[in-house]
Amino acid sequence: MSDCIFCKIVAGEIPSEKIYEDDKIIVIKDVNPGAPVHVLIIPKEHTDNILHAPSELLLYIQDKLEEIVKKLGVYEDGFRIVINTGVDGGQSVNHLHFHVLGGKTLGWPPC
Ligand code: DGP
Repeated sequence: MSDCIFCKIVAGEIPSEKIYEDDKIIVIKDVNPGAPVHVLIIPKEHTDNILHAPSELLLYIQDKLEEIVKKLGVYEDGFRIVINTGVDGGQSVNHLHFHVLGGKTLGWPPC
């Protein structure tokens, strides 16, 4: 989508700090980190949110997760995956993305 920030990041039109990339996803550092480790797993193909995501894509991301969290150094101590969805869910970019947060003991509830 031409007006989507994450599509522009995927296309290389907006710079980002890339942690991982393959033909289906990129993993970048969040520009506004909420924890010592805070990255976004972003599918390259535009999908508005998790409700519209193909299940094969979700399985693919789940399969890649171990490799990604090992790379981030949070495999042993744990991490949190957040998928904000819609207005009440706090989604500010309407291109599906998974927040991966860690590097400290995170609080709960998140609000
Ligand atoms: P959400 O609120 O769940 O839609 O999360 C969007 C996240 O994307 C938010 O934590 C900030 C991050 N973000 C927004 N614009 C950019 C950008 O241009 N670069 C990077 N690296 N992150 C961005």
